[in-house]
Amino acid sequence: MPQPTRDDRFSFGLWTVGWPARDPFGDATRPALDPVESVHRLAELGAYGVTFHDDDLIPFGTPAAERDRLIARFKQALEETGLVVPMVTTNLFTHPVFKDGAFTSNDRGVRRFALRKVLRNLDLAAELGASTYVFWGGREGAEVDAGKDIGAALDRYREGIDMLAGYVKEQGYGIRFAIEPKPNEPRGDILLPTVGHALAFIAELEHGDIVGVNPEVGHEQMAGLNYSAGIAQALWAGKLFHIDLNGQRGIKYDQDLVFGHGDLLNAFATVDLLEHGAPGGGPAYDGPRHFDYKPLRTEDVDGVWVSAAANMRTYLLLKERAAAFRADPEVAEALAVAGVADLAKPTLNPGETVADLLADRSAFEDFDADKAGERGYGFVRLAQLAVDHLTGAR
Ligand code: GLT
Ligand code: MN
Ligand code: MN
Repeated sequence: MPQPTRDDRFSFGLWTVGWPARDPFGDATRPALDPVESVHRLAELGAYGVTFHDDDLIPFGTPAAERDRLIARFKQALEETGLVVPMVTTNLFTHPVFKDGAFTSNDRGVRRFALRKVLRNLDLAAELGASTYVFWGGREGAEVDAGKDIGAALDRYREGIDMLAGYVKEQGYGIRFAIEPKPNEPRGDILLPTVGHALAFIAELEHGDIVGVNPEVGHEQMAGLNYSAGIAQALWAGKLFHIDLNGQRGIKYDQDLVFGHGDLLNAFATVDLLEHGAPGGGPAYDGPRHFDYKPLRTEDVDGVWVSAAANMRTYLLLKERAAAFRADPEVAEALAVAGVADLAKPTLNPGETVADLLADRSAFEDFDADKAGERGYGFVRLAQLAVDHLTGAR
């Protein structure tokens, strides 16, 4: 059985294993975990990295001296275990001040406070050697259409991200930003609800060169979208800066299940894409494999660590299956029948003009559309080969 090692580059948020399982209907079912303990346990399980929101490590409103002490003991745990901090983020959603958003709150004072909160934490992220800074704007949204000027909100979102990205460049921090889309929850509707919306927003930024996306499996699936197809577009755009792996079963509240404990077939496609890149030779993902899940509310503290290990185990199992899938000659044959590699060939010949295409009778006048329409692509056979590998039948 595959065992996680540092080379697998698995990382976890402090807020994942540390979730005390308080939900809108019930109290916490587990005690809060000390971040130092989480660092040690994650290292023992084979993770290489830990990530956090400012408030996960330093509770909101902590005085400066206590803040320094909390950071120092966290750093010591990192040194003891060799765990790294690949990504850091800001909590811009828990405190009531952010109830109408942070960068896009209708209250200008809140917007300025949010920028200051991020600036302070960016300095800490740089100090800890993080290379990615995530922006999940869970409160950037609305429930009432008339209550939010969406255009103005996007202006303010852009203003905030550009200002912060400019700061990072000026300081020479070497940090890139990753925007994490989500369609809804906690707001009725959230700005930048999907990977596509986020990519379109990034194209409007002054400092868009250092801004990419951090797509979460469940968030895209909450919007009814195909996660592996979404990250494929982000890879194609050179914008897959980070990922949040977890599980989700259909269009409902954000479940944050263990990776693979939702749509397993799509998880297979996801691992295959991350590890090998697109079949036509697109780039593979080379960042951390970050899990953003919540141990079920039914689990005790031991169950937390069982579930953390389950994420890594699922990933490694799927990685094995994906490698076997790619190496299978019958899969290669099915891919050829389906014409998957043919799509990598440009539709026009080198240097071919519109006039050349218009002059090519074989492309239209003599093209037998009926015959081409008879072709079977064999995609179902391909799908079943994936299922056979996934279930260990091959
Ligand atoms: C929050 C959210 C996650 C985000 C985290 C980063 S916080 O738990 O549900 O999807 O990735 O802010
Ligand atoms: Mn989520
Ligand atoms: Mn997430």
